[in-house]
Amino acid sequence: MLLLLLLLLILLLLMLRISKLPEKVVDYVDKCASICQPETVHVCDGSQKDQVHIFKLMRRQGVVRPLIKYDNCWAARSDPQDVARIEHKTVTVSTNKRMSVPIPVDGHKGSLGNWMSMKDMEIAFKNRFPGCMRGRTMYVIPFCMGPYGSPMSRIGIQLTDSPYIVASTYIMLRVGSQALEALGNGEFTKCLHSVGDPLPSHRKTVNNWPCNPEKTLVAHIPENNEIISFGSAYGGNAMLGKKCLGLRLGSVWARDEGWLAENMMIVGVTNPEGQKRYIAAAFPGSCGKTNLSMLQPTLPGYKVECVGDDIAWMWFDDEGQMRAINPQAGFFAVAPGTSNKTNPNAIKTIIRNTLFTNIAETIDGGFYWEGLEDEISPEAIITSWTGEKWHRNSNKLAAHSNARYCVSYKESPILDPNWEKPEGVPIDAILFGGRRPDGVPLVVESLDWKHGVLLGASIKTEPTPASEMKGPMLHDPFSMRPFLGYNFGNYLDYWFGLEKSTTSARPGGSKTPALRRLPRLFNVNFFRKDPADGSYLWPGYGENFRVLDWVCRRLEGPPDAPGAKKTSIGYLPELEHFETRGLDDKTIANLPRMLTVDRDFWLQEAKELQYFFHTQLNYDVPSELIRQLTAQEQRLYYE
Ligand code: GTP
Ligand code: SPV
Ligand code: MN
Repeated sequence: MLLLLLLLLILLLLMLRISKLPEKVVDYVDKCASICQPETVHVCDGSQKDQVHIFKLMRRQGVVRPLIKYDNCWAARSDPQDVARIEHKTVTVSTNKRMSVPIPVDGHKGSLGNWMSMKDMEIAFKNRFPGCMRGRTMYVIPFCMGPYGSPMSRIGIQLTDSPYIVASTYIMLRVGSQALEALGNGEFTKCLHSVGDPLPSHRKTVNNWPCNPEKTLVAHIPENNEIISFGSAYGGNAMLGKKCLGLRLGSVWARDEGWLAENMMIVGVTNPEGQKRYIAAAFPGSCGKTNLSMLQPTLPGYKVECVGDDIAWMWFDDEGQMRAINPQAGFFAVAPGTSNKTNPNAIKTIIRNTLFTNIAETIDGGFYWEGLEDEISPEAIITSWTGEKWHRNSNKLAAHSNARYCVSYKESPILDPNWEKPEGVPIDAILFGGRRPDGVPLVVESLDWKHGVLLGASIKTEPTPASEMKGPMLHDPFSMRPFLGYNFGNYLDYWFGLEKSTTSARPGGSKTPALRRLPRLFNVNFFRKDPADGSYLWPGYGENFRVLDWVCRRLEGPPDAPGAKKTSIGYLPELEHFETRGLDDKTIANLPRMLTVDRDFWLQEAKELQYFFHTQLNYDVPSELIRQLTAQEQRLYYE
């Protein structure tokens, strides 16, 4: 009897807590709870107490261990089957297939997004969600994408049964009561997530990391303002504010409302004279966005400050200036490769309040991964990400190649003072790039806007550990292949069209016509390799500042100003205008090769690009894209 009373009291308290939520949120929580049947419901209020509680719980459950060498740092190990985004199980659901994905030419498999019908989604949902949270707690996470008070910001409500995702979202996004206040009675994005492993578990849980790889599905329904994710607890699959809302739904809203949701980092660059420029850069997963956003310039007197490392929401203001906000509030970044040598600012950031996943650990409670060899004693005793004793001469990796650190921007020593300005920061240049071992120069400026859109559309990269995709070279237009919520052909048309439109469009913004001052567009490649031995020709990391420096100096004059030579593929730096002071001799010797047009390579590239766009975009290929490609090929023939 006493027990029953106690249970009733707990239920009452729970109801009181939930009833503080706006009515529409209560309805959503009620509906999902009745389907998923969690044991309890917990509302994340954003308090320090709540965050401490989650970490304590995860520690009790064996999900995380403290890294005692640092201050409030934690390490989690995932099920080895749940380590990255799963592109082939990521879908856009809509009533009309072509609205979401281009239909490739007969006999070709589409590579620019996956579509699911509403009906199939209904079936997939019924096959996964009923009872999926049995024995677990359903957490309600109200979150705000973007700075509080910005007309660009959006509210989502994520429901999840993963404490790991609660802890990560607390770090990554703005979470809690303030998000609810910002929501009021307004609309929010419904984000339902389950690890898909009701208790008692149907499968052997590995590393206390419940998941369901067989049934993983990450679904986006723009028409319902809804995201539904099942079976994975990996960041990009499960922190639904991130790529799911921030890019896949974001890109649909952006198209409809006249702005841009892009897979881009944002950085502020100040020269010794105190002049500051903001630059955005779109690189595919694991191609250097985070590292570029916090680099330590190798040229003295310059400063780099970070606004964002992953996603940019951008628009044109009433004066026609492109502006950007970072909708996120934390880094979820690749750990391997990060060291005091390559990225000292990252190392300073991750020694406090950081959640690591799939790294290796030293016996004294420190982190370890590939790239830290020179910063740790060769005798150090190390446990690998799979929990085994690890030695330097072992032929296995110590950390998973997609091991990540999750830490708030507030911990960064080089956070830009304007990073949370509701009105965003002005963007004057956009860089595109990927991992290109051959042919593609270190940096090239587009001939004009339309040619710049061709540069963005032509991004390709070697496959990386950020997703399961394989292949010698993957097309990743605008680095959005895995992240676009609508038809790629329409997206490229939209980018071409930005040149023409003169209205300032953003939610709540005035529609005063103003001539757009378009940002200048560049392509960069920090990953060119020496065919002789496969080593990188360019040292990368802090030395990438030399590219940012050249870009900033270009912005002072028109594209045909001295400092660059006009070629068939764009404006390439004149060697004497590229800052080489302090560069090592080998790199200086390699530089001419990285700054010339390899005509044979580009002629072959033109053919390959034409084939790709024709077969993949088919009926939706923008005529301007074909014009740009053909014009570039013609220029190459006659160069
Ligand atoms: P996602 O977070 O997956 O979107 O990746 P990202 O674009 O933020 O890439 P990130 O900066 O995390 O870099 C990915 C990997 O490339 C890491 O192992 C880095 O150490 C390495 N890397 C980054 N920049 C450079 C560079 O300039 N040169 C070389 N050689 N490697 C780099
Ligand atoms: C990527 O994989 O491109 C990432 C990590 O940035 S995640 O956000 O988890 O997708
Ligand atoms: Mn990153």
